[in-house]
Amino acid sequence: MITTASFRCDIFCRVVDHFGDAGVAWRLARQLVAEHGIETRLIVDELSALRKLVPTVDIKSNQQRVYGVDVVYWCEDMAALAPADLVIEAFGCELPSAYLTAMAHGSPPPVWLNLDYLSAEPWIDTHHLQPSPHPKLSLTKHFFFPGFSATSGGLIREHPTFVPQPAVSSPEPSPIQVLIFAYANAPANELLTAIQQENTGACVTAMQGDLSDKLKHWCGISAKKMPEGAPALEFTIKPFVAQEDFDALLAGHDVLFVRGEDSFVRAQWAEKPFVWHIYPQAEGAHWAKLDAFLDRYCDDLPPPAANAMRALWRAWNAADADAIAPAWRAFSAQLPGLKKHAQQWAKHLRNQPDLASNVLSFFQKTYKI
Ligand code: TRH
Repeated sequence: MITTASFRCDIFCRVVDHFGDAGVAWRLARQLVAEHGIETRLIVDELSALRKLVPTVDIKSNQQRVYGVDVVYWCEDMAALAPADLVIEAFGCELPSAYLTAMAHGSPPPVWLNLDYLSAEPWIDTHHLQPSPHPKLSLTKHFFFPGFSATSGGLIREHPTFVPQPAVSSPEPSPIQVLIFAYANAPANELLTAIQQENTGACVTAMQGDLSDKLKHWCGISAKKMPEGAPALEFTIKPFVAQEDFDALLAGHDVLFVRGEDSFVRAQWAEKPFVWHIYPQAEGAHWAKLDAFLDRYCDDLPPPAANAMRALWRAWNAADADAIAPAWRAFSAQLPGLKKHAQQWAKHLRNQPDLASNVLSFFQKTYKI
């Protein structure tokens, strides 16, 4: 029996863009160290992206220990690394060839996983943990698919003891608090207009970035400053927070607009009604992923709530400016039911093993000493 503390794990990550690649890899690395006592290295090719998430990262240091994780800068002249027992290649980032060769000489060779992107599509259940032998070396890579079903790789979910817990929120604050973290093409101006026209009072916060640059003219429009008779909307732009403070930020809002992969999952753990801006893929491949998630999530929602959710998600992702106002009105009318549903959904997901546990069970079963 291998105890988790007796082996080492390497996670390789290339930052394609934005923060999701580094965000997912970092969460997993930190969890393996903190919760499972595993000696873990994160080998990442863009320290500046990691530093946004973890401000104590020193972008000038090629090798450093951060929260117990050994962070190594992945660059051309990186010193040779002795392979770990468990090697996680995040998102098909392709391991350095010298490292691969060293893996093949290992006795036993490491367990090698390709951590894929998260998807709710049913096919991932049959592809999860499928082997892929290396064409030349005596090595087998296994595809690890995160997902929402019990037969997938699961979702990253830290044990509550190891992450700062957001303060318990008081009953439904008024006005409604909306957080927006989305890609630059989101029809956010139209959303703000729709929220404002509801005339119920709202505080909207957009995370600083390309999208918020297009919304600057909303800043400073507060309830008091509005011309007489105009509806109240308070709008703020919030600078990026450290990843460990992100959950608390989500917890402080009533409706979450999130994107990509990691914030999409955190919105679900936050148990709030949410809208997902999916990462756009070539030839519209992301629509099938979006629909697959909606099918799962809306499965046991009453039709008016399910329809409202689908309409707003589609309008937001299609950047359909004309559809946003009616879609927002229908969605906001369903908020109490959607909130309850978000709690039930999270409870259902919490009954399944988390991604790190699934990785470790596979390692325990597969590693041949
Ligand atoms: O930034 P994202 O859009 O990331 C990605 C990447 O683009 C990636 O290439 C793509 O494959 C993937 O999406 C699907 O969205 P995501 O995944 O939500 O990552 C954002 C990370 O940033 C997440 O870990 C949360 C964190 N974050 C903070 O720590 N503080 C903040 O203030 C904000 C807004 C986010």
